[in-house]
Amino acid sequence: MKLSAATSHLVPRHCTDEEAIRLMARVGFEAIDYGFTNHHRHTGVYTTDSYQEYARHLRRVADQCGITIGQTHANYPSYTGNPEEDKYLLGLYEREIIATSILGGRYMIVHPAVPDGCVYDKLRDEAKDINIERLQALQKCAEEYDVVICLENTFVTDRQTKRKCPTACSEAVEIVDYIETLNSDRFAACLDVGHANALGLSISDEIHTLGKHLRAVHIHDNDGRDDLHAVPFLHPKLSSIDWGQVCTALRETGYSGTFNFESDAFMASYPRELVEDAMSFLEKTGRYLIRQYHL
Ligand SMILES: [Mn+2]
Repeated sequence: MKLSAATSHLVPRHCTDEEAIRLMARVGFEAIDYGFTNHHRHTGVYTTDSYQEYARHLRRVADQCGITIGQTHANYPSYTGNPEEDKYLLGLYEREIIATSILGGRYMIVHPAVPDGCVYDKLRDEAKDINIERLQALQKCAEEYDVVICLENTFVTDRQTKRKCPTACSEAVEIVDYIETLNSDRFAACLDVGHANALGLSISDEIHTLGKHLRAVHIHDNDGRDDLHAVPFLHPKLSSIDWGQVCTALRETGYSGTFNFESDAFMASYPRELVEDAMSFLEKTGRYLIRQYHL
């Protein structure tokens, strides 16, 4: 299984996209989860006329380094409830689908639309209608550029308890329901294992429920309560995921995507001088898991 990490570990805090690609290749990653999220949705390069040229340049850099951009992460939020902004976001997503294709990526990860007030079981039907309509609006572009849109499980915060709580697409069973409703090979799932863990879900059950629809993962750890985006094994109080269970479930279900880290908070505090060593350690952590569990 190819080892991958998100560019959000490095960009924009430590370096540029190009420098991140070179650094990740140097320390031994085989694939990249490229973050459109690192570029502002109203002012970033993907809002300009030169975005395709920029993506082509990054693709050349990746090719030169022998690293693949396997998946991308679309900007979020994916929905605001403001009709003008929501129309704009669909246009931006089309650009990001085109850029995904130029970068050589097959999968673009999107967060589901979460309408205001969609907490626990409230407004789930309304959320589904909004999501299906918005995803269908992107289907033609995804077909044309051969990109698969992967829905990611997320959460919201309960305003009273301040705890993470479920919302639209927090559970695998609902993501599968959306994908089956969409009934197109342009739609699949990305499991964020940290998000599932913060909601107290069984990650291996979620992997089994997603089954053949699971095409991408966001690997990171937390304390079972907050969305810490920590690296596995970091600290007894910051890491609670049983990686043996996660990796075994990935193997049992025949998962064939990359083993992709989104443990970007791990990199948040290091000074620039230590960043390459920290990424190298992340790479070793991934290699250990892949080897230990025969992925
Ligand atoms: Mn994620």
